Amino acid sequence: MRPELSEYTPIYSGKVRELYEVDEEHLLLVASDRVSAYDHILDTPIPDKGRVLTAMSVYFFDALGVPNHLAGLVDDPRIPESVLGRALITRRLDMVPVECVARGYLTGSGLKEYRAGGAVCGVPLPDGLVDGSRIEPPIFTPATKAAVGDHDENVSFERIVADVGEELATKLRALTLDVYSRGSEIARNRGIILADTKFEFGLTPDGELLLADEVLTPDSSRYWDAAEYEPGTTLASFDKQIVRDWLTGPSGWSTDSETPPPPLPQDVVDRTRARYIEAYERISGLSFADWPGGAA
Ligand code: Q0Q
Repeated sequence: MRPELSEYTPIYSGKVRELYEVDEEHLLLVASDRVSAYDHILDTPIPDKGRVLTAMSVYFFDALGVPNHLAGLVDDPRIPESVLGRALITRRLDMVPVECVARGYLTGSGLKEYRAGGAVCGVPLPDGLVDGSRIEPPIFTPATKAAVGDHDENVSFERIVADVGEELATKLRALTLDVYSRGSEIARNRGIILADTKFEFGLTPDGELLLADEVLTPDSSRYWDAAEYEPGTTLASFDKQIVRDWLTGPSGWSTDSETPPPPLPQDVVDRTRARYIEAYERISGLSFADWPGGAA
């Protein structure tokens, strides 16, 4: 008999995820079907998004073989039926207050910084780069966690050293770049570019550094279709472009609108769900139909 979710104490509610306390040493990390676009949480959920992104994290935790916070399998008996397939039991860690970002391509806030000063987080880049240019080798561009609703602030490696010390900062950079490079190679071999990603790490009571949170999902990374990749053009998000294009086109809404985005039409929901599943099945080589949970 599985416990009810209400038996666990909620300790964090993010835009698209929640965290619960299971016991002194374990947490339940729950991924919702909510999707955000243009800094809004949309009213319309994408069915199975939480399950697909959980499946992706589990695939990468396993494929990358990096010590991590998982403390149970996806069908662990401590996981309530209502969130089966989109929740994981994790070890409770002392989280390192650094957003560990790796960038293999220049876009987003990195591109903005580069255009202003030729560098990202203090790391100088060659002249003449454009939106989507490859950054070889990938760079570590950490950020400090922002308050709810704010964007994280990109900071230099020296700032991370000041915050957490030289030894841990060096370990975070090395691990971030190593895991990103190996994970992005796995995806690239399946036709998907992971342009950048954000990792979170935590420390065990005896000081072991573990990879935590979600790993290399479309919510923590930029996913592009390699077949459509062209630097200097607007790079389409593999998973979110269908929603973005509808919101800024047929919906009649605009990003500077005072009103929240309208509900999504069923075909946008269906096509977006299919994109999440396609990304998982292409990267993992597994069938999402075999993943636990979902409509009974
Ligand atoms: C922890 N978060 C992020 C979060 C809501 C993730 C705290 N193993 C851990 C983890 C993890 N993962 C955390 N704390 C202690 N031990 C993760 C922001 C928030 C849902 C998922 N915050």
